Amino acid sequence: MTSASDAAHFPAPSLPEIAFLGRSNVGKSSVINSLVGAKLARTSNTPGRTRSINFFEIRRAGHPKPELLFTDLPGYGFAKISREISQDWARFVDPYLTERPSLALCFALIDSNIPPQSSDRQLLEFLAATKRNHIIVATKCDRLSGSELQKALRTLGQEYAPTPIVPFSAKTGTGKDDLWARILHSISNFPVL
Ligand SMILES: Nc1nc2c(ncn2[C@@H]2O[C@H](COP(=O)(O)OP(=O)(O)OP(=O)(O)O)[C@@H](O)[C@H]2O)c(=O)[nH]1
Ligand SMILES: [Mg+2]
Repeated sequence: MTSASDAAHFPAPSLPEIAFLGRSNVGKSSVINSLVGAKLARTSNTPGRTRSINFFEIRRAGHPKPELLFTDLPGYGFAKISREISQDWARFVDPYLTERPSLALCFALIDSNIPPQSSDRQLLEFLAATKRNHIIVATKCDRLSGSELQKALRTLGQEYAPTPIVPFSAKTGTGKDDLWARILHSISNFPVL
């Protein structure tokens, strides 16, 4: 739909929006592509490639009109690019998360393969402070064995309780139905603007 790196360029709020947040390289663009079953958002091996808020109109199969938007946000948490990221955060990420009236649900993506990071904790505290509806998506779970994944989910649960956690893999599709159910639930309760 559009790509905005300044709050003045956000599209006028209309449909409910689902935001995808998390460290650079955690798999935000990949989760979006997996949910829609198409290469909508650009993915990359280079952390920090998404540097604006990308708004995508989402129309469900069999439905005549778009019903919601996905917003792909820039990542954070890599020292090399942290100065620019903090400027982005002040200029358009913070205003988006705190003020956007159409924001229905935030997915906070956390890599299930790495130990809890202070940057993730900051994001979760920020979301709790804004009182936004939010859910943790534990990404790249295909890289862990069953018992490793259970352990990782326990650690995340202890770290971020009571936020719900959904294990996810863009590779295998694990968690896709669960995320869609949560998306549809959040937009069904969302006041019409
Ligand atoms: N094994 C595995 N790799 C994944 C998965 N999701 C993403 N990746 C890989 O992780 C890398 C980063 O994925 P992106 O979706 O571009 O990550 P991003 O969070 O959008 O990154 P930025 O836009 O840079 O913040 C890519 O090389 C993906 O192929 C997954 O579920 N499993
Ligand atoms: Mg991205």
